[in-house]
Amino acid sequence: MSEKLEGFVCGAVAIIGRPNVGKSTYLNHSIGQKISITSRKPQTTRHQILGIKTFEQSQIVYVDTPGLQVSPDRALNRGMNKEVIRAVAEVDVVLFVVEAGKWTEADENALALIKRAEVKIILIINKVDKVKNKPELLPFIQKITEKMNFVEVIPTTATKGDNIPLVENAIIKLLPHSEPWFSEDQITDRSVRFLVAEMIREKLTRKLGDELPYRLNVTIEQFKEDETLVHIHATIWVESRGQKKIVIGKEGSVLKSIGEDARYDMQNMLEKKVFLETWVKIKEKWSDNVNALNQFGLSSE
Ligand SMILES: Nc1nc2c(ncn2[C@@H]2O[C@H](COP(=O)(O)OP(=O)(O)OP(=O)(O)O)[C@@H](O)[C@H]2O)c(=O)[nH]1
Ligand SMILES: [Mg+2]
Repeated sequence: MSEKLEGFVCGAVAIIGRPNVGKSTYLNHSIGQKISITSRKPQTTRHQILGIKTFEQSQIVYVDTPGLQVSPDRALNRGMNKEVIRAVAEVDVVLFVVEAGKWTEADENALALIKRAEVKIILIINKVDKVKNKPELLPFIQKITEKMNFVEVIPTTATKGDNIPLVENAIIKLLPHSEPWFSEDQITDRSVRFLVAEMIREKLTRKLGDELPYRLNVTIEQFKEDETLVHIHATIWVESRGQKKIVIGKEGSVLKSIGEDARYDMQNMLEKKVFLETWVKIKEKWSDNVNALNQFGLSSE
């Protein structure tokens, strides 16, 4: 082993918590690039995604997970919870993310789940910027730390990147000696095609989340790159004619603005001009249909 690799540490870290606490926002800030989509809507993350952060002497392999659901009644939710349970069993460290001042039944369920696994846990109290009176945080933190032992407790504001280096250092202290698993320039395990589809889903969720909760999916039919241009052909899948009308908007205005925003992100990532074509198609009740979930790679059943 070379001298550099002798002291190297590397391991997997699952980011766990109820929906909407800021798990993906934390990941994107630690990695320094948007690889996991975020929005105000709960259940934004649907797929497990790896984010890789490499330092001089260490590599953190994050597993971003969908927020744990309280009521796993639909096929989509059942599949997502299973993914999270599997992730916890396979990692060296868990980041348990909660929202400052807000403890709910869903947090309690998430805690019960990680309690069962024998793994080191760092408690992240995120969104501390939202708490005006900071001393109020102390009894909140105390109540959670009475429930179980955490290796460390770190307050963060993920949107501003506050305290993220502290979290990274806390993780690194807990990782086992190992050679890096990924090359130092790799930041995710997902393909460019996947990231591009997710960028469209993010804009849809942000723009139409209230009207179309959880019912959207995006597939990429074509991804062709030449010297100067990337041609992308995407399909947005909805469940009914009514939803199709909402996504397209008056005279195509909604679809146009979603396409423009997504194209902006794509061009940033690909560092090339993007020609984006999007179609809206109807697929009935895909979120309750295990076959359809399989087709989209969303099911673990
Ligand atoms: N004020 C504030 N907002 C935050 C902070 N971190 C995240 N948010 C916002 O909270 C919302 C949810 O963030 P996400 O990162 O998508 O949350 P998530 O935990 O990944 O959610 P799911 O994928 O649905 O489980 C977004 O609108 C973020 O901008 C923070 O530190 N402060
Ligand atoms: Mg997320």
